[in-house]
Amino acid sequence: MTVAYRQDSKTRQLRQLLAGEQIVRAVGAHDAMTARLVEAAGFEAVWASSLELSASHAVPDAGLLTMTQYLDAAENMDAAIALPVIADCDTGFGGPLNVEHLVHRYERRGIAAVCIEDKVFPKMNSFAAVAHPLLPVPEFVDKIAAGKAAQRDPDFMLLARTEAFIADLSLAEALDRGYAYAAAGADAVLVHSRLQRPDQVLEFAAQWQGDVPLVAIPTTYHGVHEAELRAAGYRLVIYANQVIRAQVNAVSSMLSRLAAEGRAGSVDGQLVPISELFRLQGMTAAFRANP
Ligand code: SPV
Ligand code: MG
Repeated sequence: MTVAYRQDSKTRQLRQLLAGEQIVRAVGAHDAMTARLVEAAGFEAVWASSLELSASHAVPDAGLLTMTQYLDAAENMDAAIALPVIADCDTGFGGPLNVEHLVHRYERRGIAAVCIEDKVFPKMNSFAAVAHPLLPVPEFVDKIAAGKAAQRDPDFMLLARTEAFIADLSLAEALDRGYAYAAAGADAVLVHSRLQRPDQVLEFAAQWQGDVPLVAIPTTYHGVHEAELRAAGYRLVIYANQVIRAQVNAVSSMLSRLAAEGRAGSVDGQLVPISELFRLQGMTAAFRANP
């Protein structure tokens, strides 16, 4: 017998956010601490990013890490914050059975939503200068249907991402894919673009007649304001990789100075105090940093 259960309120929290007037802002993270920093900065959701996670393992964002590694990372992030986590699941780790399996596992571990994309496994990050072959629509639709059939909490969400523009396909193809994915039960459609300007995502939204929320990732078209995306019809914006890029920048700059100066105090101005680290990692007053 299948027992229906409601894992916690985070699935509902995300649904309610997406039904609101304001655009929902998710930020990419790769571990519990970076998720906590996203929360502290006032964003509404965390994106458990494949690029951030792969980069944090110093491996290509090319489907190298296992589902278990992605899931453990997403759960660690979720456990550290009150925000909902939207987990980037690349191509779903395989076929429809893999998507069914991932939905079971992610749902049980408290993740509010998962996102799968219509590239062929093994996928390559969308900004890599390589071909990005896509699955035929019926095959991706089967994955979406399998995932949706597997969920128990009705508020759990499956986002379907089309890489039509990444594969240099037309607006018509992107729209056809979006409609097919929504018809298969996707709770939102993410339309990705690697142009320097937001033209493709704005044209997509201008034509879109569907009623599931649209999602954008303004990495290359970074000049666009989130208010402009909201006005165009987007309900979720994902700042997918700024956290790890800032981290690499800050750490490299500190290390260069430390290597040149040879004295720990030379980089004090680039560090948070130990007490701030203690606060962020939830250490009790008994372990207050001294000094
Ligand atoms: C990610 O953050 O891993 C994404 C977005 O999937 S992108 O890197 O733009 O493909
Ligand atoms: Mg990704």
